[in-house]
Order: sequence, then structure tokens, then C-alpha cells
Amino acid sequence: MTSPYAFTHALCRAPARSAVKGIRADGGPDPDFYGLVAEHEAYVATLRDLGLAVDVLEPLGDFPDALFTEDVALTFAGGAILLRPGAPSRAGEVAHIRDALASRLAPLLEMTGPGHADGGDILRLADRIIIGLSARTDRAGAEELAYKLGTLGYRSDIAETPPGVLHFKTGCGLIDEGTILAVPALAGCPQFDGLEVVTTPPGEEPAANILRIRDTVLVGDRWPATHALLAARGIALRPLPTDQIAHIDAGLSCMSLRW
Ligand code: CIR
Repeated sequence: MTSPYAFTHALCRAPARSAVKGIRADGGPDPDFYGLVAEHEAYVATLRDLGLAVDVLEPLGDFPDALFTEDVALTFAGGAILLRPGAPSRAGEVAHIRDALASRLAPLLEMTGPGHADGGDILRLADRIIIGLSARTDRAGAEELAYKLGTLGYRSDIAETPPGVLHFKTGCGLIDEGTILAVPALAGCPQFDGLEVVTTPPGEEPAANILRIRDTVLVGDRWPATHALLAARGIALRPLPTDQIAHIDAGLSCMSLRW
């Protein structure tokens, strides 16, 4: 299996005006639209600066959460799988990402259901893929996805996402091929056996959604103790603003598909 972060390409989608109405679990206030745009632009610029070819798709006004391209497909250099997002309001995003991926990646597989799986629940490791069960990814969806991954030659394990954590990767991310950053509630995840698990410092649980791109880890800019922890391990960091996307339950991995 290839490196889980030696990416060359990313596919993003610009936030529509409607993005301020994106789903949020706690019913909190809307984000600021211009703040969202600024965070998205900083993210895209960072991916480009790290050497990725990044395409940014047109906003989709009918789908407030469509800027979170990660959730509707799973991409590899050698193909892609269209997913079945668990939030009903997001189901229609798949047709749009299908069009975008059809000209970019082959083979293009597609989940048929009836189960559901969100990309935010899928953590790619060096030797396998972890699929987290969550409020968005059910057992039937995880099993269908695991089967389809098998046809592409990828082994997968199914894990539990702790209650109250939206997606599996809301609570964890890859520091390097052998090391996971995770919130304390995920530290004992049996599917992490064999990996080193570093827990987020107290009060910095939202920092767990890091995104490793080649030699660099993207991390939210509000988490100094996490920055110190990563820096002490010799990891190159790019702190990025995530305050506005956090209003709609999102983090750094959500805003791109990568391969
Ligand atoms: C949602 O609830 O679907 C969006 N508001 C946030 C999606 C975040 N995506 C992710 O963690 N991969």
C-alpha cells in the first residue's frame, strides 16, 4: 500500500452563501460567510503551497454542506468510491461529485446502499483503512464500503466513534504512519493497536482533526499546546484558521478530497 499522505491532487468546493446554514449538532450560531470563505481560501492556498494540484469546484447553493467534499467520496490515486452520506440533506451532493470525479479518477465505484457512510469516518493508514461507525456511518454502510475497498485491494477495519463525536476523524488524525493524534475518548480504540496514540492536550480536543499532507501537518491555529506537542516531535506544522467552519461542525480534513 502506498503512503497515506503522499498526495499530489486535491478536490475542493467553494462555500456557497448557503454554507452559513450548514448542519450543526448543537444548534449554535451561523458562521460568518466571509470568514468561511477566508478559511477556505487559506486552506486551498496551503495545499497548493505544499505542492498539490488543487481544483476548486463551483459552489452548490442547494447544498449548504457541499464544501465538505471529503464526506461524499473516498479517493485514491488508483480510483474512487462514491459514498452515501448519512445526513439526508447531503445525499444530493453525490451526483455532483460523481461528475467531477468521472473525468479525474478510474475506476469510479459507487456504494449502492441501503447503508450509509461519510468520508469523515474513514481514516486511511499505511497498511489499512479504519471505518468508524457514527451517527452518519452505519454498520451496513461500513460493511459495503469495506467490501468495495477490498475489490480495490485495501484492507479495512470497522471501529466505534465515541458518542457525541460527529465523525471518527473529528476525534483523530494521522501524525505519521505509526502515530495517531486522538481525543482521550478514542485513545483506547482497539483498531489503533500497534500504533502510538498521542492524546490531545486538555481543552484542545478540537485539534484532533489534523491533516497530514506530505511532510506537513495542518492543524487548527487555536491550539498552542497541540502545536508544541507536534513541534516537539519534529513535525512541520501549518496552523490554519478553523473558527468559522467549526460553527458548522467541520475541521481541516473535511474540506478536500485527496489522492
Ligand atoms: C455536516 O454536519 O455534515 C457538516 N456540517 C460538517 C461536515 C464535517 N465533515 C467532516 O468532518 N468530514
